[in-house]
Amino acid sequence: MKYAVFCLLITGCLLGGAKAQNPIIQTHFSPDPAPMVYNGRVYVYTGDDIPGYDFYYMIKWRVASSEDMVNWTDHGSPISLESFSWARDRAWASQCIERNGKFYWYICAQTVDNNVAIGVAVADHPTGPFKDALGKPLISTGSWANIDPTVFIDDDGQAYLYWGNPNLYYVKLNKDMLSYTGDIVQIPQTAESFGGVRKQRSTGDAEAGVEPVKDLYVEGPWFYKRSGKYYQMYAGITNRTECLSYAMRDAPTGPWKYQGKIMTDQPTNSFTNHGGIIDFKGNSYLFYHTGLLPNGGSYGRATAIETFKYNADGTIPSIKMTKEGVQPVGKLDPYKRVEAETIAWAEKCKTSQNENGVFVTGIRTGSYIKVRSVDFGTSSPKEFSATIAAGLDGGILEVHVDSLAGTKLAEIKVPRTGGWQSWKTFTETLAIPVTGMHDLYFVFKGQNITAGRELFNFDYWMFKK
Ligand code: FUB
Repeated sequence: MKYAVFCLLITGCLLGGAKAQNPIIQTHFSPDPAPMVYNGRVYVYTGDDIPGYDFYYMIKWRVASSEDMVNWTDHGSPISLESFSWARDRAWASQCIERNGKFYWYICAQTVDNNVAIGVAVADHPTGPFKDALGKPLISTGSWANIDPTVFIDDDGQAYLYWGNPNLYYVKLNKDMLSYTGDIVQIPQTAESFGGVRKQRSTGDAEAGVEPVKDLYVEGPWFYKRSGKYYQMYAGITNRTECLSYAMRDAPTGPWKYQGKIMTDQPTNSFTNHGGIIDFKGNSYLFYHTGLLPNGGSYGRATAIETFKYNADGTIPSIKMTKEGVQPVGKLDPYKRVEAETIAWAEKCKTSQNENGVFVTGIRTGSYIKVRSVDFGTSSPKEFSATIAAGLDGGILEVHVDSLAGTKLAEIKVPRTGGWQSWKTFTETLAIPVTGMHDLYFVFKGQNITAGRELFNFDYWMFKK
């Protein structure tokens, strides 16, 4: 027995963190990430690129959260185009912010009169339920410029809403966060502010050696303040794709001073980049998107994260995209109910939601879910339980430690439960002790059935001492 414990501990130390962590969500696409720190958790609000489509035809927005930056809980889609009576298509970039215990989620969408407008949904909790606060757009100027809202509340209580493509605009929001005072201000597009000016490229420019675009503001602003300095990150441009660039200023409304490019290595399978920056648990993080999820591309984009350190003068270093992403800054408590859709890495499964919440579905032989930094403490658990629904023959859920082929802690043989939403909790007594910090792998297998058949839905799991 002692030998088994020793092996588990050693294996955990060797393998921890050696695997891919980007993109952070593998069960669906998650473009245009907008992170928000609230109450010890990071929430990331995203769009939802539809697999197989050839444009940004999104119909809903999504939210996921984490307290350790590697295990992300999928909270599903609290709002969609249907939440806004004035919206008809293109659920594009958004950002949510908290003020006085209420959550204001600014979104943009195509309107019924074929322009784009910015609206706002409000909730009492970061994951909703959200409701269109106004029943009409907040910003509507009869143009396609009104995309990509970013919102920030300054230390003096003044809130600012910036947005726009191909120009950058702002208004000063009132304290209700649902109205504004003063005019919409358009920020001048100068090389001093954004590194380049808009120039029409003509056919043959490249061959003729015409100077390539240096940088310029395109879209996707991300406005924030840190140590007394204001930052405006945005999607700029390289010759191949969008990049992330930024400007700084000691005042919230500019004039902005161009600082350079932050991230330029966007793979060419996807044109856009769109990011957000936060500080969390003593680290700084850049959220961005790529087309690097399997079957991804320009219209199948997924959120990724890198950590970075500001330079001493507050400027941002150049940041490279990595597969490894970030390391855990917390641990997962296996003795509390853990939603199956809390995932560090998953393959060949997805998530879905009903009126009771989100669950993992699409599970077949070969599917698996990994969670990281699970802290079993100093004494071993005695039981493992999982809540599952199987409409057909069911299957097998195995729990492995530290790798897909690592020591098998538990095995649950799942029978038919009476339907895909007929949930039953299965409990297994554990024979192998495990203590300390480990990654866990939930490995799914069929029981004498066609390999491709869906096995069961998975709602939550838990260990007991
Ligand atoms: O996701 C649709 C659009 O693509 C966003 O609004 C832009 O920022 C770009 O990422």
